[in-house]
Amino acid sequence: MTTVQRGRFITVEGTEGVGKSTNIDFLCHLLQARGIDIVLTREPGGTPLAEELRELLLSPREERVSQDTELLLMFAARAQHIENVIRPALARGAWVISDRFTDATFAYQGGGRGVDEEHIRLLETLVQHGLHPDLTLLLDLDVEVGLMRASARSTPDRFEQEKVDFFSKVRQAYLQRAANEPERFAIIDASVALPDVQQQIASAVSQYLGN
Ligand code: Z5A
Repeated sequence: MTTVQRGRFITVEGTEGVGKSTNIDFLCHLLQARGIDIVLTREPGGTPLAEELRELLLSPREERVSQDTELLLMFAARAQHIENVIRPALARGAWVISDRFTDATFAYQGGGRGVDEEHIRLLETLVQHGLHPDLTLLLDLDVEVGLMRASARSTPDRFEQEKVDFFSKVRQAYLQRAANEPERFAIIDASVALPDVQQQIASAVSQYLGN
């Protein structure tokens, strides 16, 4: 009997407009070219119920959303995503590429909103049961440049309505996490032209794969 090797879990993170969507397709093609079976997903979201929670989280609304409500909804969506998509895919040997995961909670709810990190860690332990990304690509960019790139798009969602100061705190929190876990994070300079960003992504993947 052959045992299936667990797939790897790769996440892509960064502040507003850093180019996650643009570069995730490139990342998938890169891995598929090596014959790797890919499941591409995102957070908040990734399952029908989690996508409904995404809608609730992102829609602008008049009622003030409490920090705890936001945090709990993020983790409710994540619990559903992990159980129904991420764990089954990894178990059958597929590699999961997620556009954001828990680093985003530490950065946005922790760094941006000021939620106590211990509360986030508590939920991380409760919901993830030891599941963590194997590799995280952090696309890093000056927040004002990112906001300018993103502004070309449709109506801003509830997060996109935040100001530069909020996104600066989010960026600092991401960079701090990357500094704390250099073996998991690859920081990608997203300020350069797209082919140069993709060159860095290709190098980070090669380094991770050891070739
Ligand atoms: N959130 C949270 O608070 N807590 C959590 O735990 C999680 C999420 C999981 C939704 O995320 C929101 O949820 C997010 C954080 C919060 N809110 N914010 N902000 P999302 O990932 O769906 O939304 P997003 O951050 O706004 O991502 P995005 O809109 O998909 O942006 P992006 O993917 O990083 O950028 P892009 O669309 O690929 O690129 C933006 C533009 O720049 C586009 O026109 C590109 O053509 C252009 N671009 C890209 N690269 C370049 C280069 N190198 N040069 C020049 N122009 C470029």
